[in-house]
Amino acid sequence: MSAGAGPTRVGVTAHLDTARTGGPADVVGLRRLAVDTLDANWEHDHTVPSRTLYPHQWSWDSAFIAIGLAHVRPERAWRELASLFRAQWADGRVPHIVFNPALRVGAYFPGPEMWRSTNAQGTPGVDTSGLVQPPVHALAALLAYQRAPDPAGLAALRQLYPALVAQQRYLADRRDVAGDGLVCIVHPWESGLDNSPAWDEPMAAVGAEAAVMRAYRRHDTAHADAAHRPTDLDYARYLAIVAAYRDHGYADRGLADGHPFLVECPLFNAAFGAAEHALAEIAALVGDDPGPHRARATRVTEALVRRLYDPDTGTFQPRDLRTDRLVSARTVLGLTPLILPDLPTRQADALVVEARSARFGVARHMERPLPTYDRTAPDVEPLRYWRGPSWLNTGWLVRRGLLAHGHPDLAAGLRRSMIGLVAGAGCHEYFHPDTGVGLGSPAFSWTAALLLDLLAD
Ligand code: 9WN
Repeated sequence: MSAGAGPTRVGVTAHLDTARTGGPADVVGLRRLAVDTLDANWEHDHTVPSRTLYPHQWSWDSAFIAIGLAHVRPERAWRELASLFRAQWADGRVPHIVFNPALRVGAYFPGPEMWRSTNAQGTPGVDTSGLVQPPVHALAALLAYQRAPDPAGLAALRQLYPALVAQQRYLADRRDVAGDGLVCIVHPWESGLDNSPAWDEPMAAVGAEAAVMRAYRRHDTAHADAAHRPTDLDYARYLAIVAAYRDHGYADRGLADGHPFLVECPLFNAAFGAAEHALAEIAALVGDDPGPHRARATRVTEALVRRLYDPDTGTFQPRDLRTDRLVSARTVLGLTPLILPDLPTRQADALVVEARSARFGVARHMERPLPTYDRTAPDVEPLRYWRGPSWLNTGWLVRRGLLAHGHPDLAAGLRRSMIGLVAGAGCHEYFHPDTGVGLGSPAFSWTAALLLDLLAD
């Protein structure tokens, strides 16, 4: 851990109580903390997720950040999204990292020298990765506008609309590897939940050896406790998958013939469907036809239910396209299709049962925060990245879903629990799922941004 980045030790009961008092002083103080965090992470036209761990621009981070910025600095919210979309490739893909050329080589690993994006076709003038992340941007743009509905926002929304449409077209046309109407991710980093136990089964088939990492210098373990981060073997596999995609020219043709990681993820596809719902609303605002977006949204929901819903467990599971099997780990990914307003009642009800179960513990008065992995699983790791800890973005998505499907009491419980986490530990990247201790980066942008959104609601 770097100086000042150590876990903040605050008992979960204490901070949940702090949040429950909900007095104006608490809210003012929390808002101040969030705004200060976002201001400190602002970098000329975007917000870095964390100055130490993630000093460049990340795709889905910028979407969550824009939602929060809209409450306090709407002009920055639009600049955040505009700068990200300036790095969109000609094929429509929005890269998951946009590198800041002003930073020193080695500021993040793997950096531009590994991705070599400018060698690929139709790339922008800046270095980027070649992967994508969950397409939560159309939803973010719509929410940013709804939170600050002024003429400048409408103009920005109008300008962004074609780029958001192109982002969806890329995913629909190039990434439907199985031809079933769902998007396939080609790397665990594309899920945003990089190290989730959901990827253990598909990752086990990726040939790589931990020893490979001796040739590289990992950046993350210089800034965070190695015991909280992916292992060297995970990293060796991550790099092997990047190399396979890069050496294929980041072309999506022929992926089915041997790309080492091909998975349909419930969160990614729920975001893909939610984006069409959001685009329908944006289309109506900017004078375009919402009909095609609504029709596509319906098709995505149908495909999700058909392909990723597991009636035996009553939750959604990723499908490994290399084996054509659903993976078995029960993670928070499975709850996120709740964000789809047209999810059929049968599946929505089953997800609420899953959310309320001992595995995830969502309740009107939550005893512990929402974990990212089944807390009753024997291999849950409360300290390790995406393998148990609690994050604000996954909680924020599940809360939206609970509201969309008529569970305001559960949504309120989840909201209080999330506010309680930050009240107790600060704007940490993630939190211990039992104690609420703050982990990872201590000044993490999407935590601050989504806190602003939760406080305003
Ligand atoms: C790799 C920036 C990103 C998030 C991801 C999170 C983490 C990167 C990393 O940080 O991923 O993309 O180096 O571990 O898993 O969701 O977007 O905050």
